[in-house]
Formats: sequence, C-alpha cells, structure tokens
Amino acid sequence: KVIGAVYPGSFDPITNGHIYIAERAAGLFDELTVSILTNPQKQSTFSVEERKTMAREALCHLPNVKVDSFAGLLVDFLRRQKSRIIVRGLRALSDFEYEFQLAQMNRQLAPEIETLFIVTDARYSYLSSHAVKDIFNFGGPVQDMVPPGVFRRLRERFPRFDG
Ligand code: COD
Repeated sequence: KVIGAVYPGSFDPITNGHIYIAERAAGLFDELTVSILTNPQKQSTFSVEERKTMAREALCHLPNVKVDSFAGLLVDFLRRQKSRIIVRGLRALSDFEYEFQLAQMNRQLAPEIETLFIVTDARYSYLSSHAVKDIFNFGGPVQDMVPPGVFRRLRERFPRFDG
C-alpha cells in the first residue's frame, strides 16, 4: 500500500526551512504532496503559479515529491488525494499555539486525518517567508535562506534592492 502525505502551506515564497521539512517527510513516506493554498482573500507576494514554479524547482531533487495547490478546506484536499497525513514543521515554541489550533480544528473536521510535526533544524529555527521578504526589502542578505530560483525572483520583484 502506498502511503502519501500532504505538506500544506502558503510557501510565499518557499524557503530553505520548508525544503528541509519536505526532505525529511519525503524520506518517511512513499509520496509527498507539497500543496499551496490558493486564498484570494489573503494577500500574497507571489501568485500561486509563481509559488508553484519556485517550489517545483527547489524540490526537483526529490523524485517522490509533487507540488500542487488547493482552495477551500485542507481536509477536503486530503480526502481527494486519499491521504490521511498532514505534515507540518515546528520552529520555536511560538509556532505551537497556531499549529495546535490548526491540528485540533482539522481533527474536528476529519477525525481520520492525523497531523504530524517535524522539528526544524537549528539552522532554520528563525527562518520564515515573512522574515526573508522583510530582510530582502531592507537590503539584507538572504542568499543563504532561500533556493537560487527564489533569490532571483525576489530581485526581479523588488529591483531596487540587491539583497
Ligand atoms: N523550519 C521548519 N518549518 C517551517 C519553517 C522553518 N524555517 N518555516 C515554515 N515552516 C513550516 C510552518 O511551521 C508550517 O508548518 C509550514 O512550514 C508551512 O508554513 P507557511 O507559513 O508557508 O504556511 P501557513 O502556516 O500559512 O499554512 C497554513 C495553511 C495553508 C495550511 C492553513 O491556512 C490552511 O489549511 N488553510 C485552508 C483552510 C482550512 O482548511 N482551514 C481549516 C483549519 S483552521
């Protein structure tokens, strides 16, 4: 039996921290779907298509990983995928409250689905998409925080700065 898991998120854009979690999860399951939320209400820096392209490029070294997007409830996406495992990454304690809420809500909506947490590597403890964009915007170095394709697109998107 093939066991597939889903790693959902905004990935706006994908960072080395996200990639680390995807690599660890890809080693645990037969298939992993990295799934990007399409939320017209939530303002994003990159479009879903751009985020998908960047994620695909960054994860192409993992043959059992595919990149997709979803709208609506995450648990409905999992049911369509016939998956019962949500993978999430945990950084500092501050992630816990939000992740706990999300996991509890998803359990209420779909009791058969399990949320699994993978603890990040110390190198990525404070890394987030938001921090990357902030640092880049103020001219700070982000080259070691994101894959090359993301760095290139950040420069295209915010041409005033060199990062
Ligand atoms: N190291 C390790 N993990 C990391 C790092 C890092 N440096 N950075 C981020 N992560 C982890 C995050 O903790 C998270 O687990 C995951 O990677 C994705 O992070 P983001 O920030 O890209 O994604 P989120 O948190 O915005 O994703 C939220 C969802 C899209 C999953 C959520 O909003 C959702 O499911 N929405 C659909 C509607 C729904 O079903 N709602 C019902 C539940 S309330």
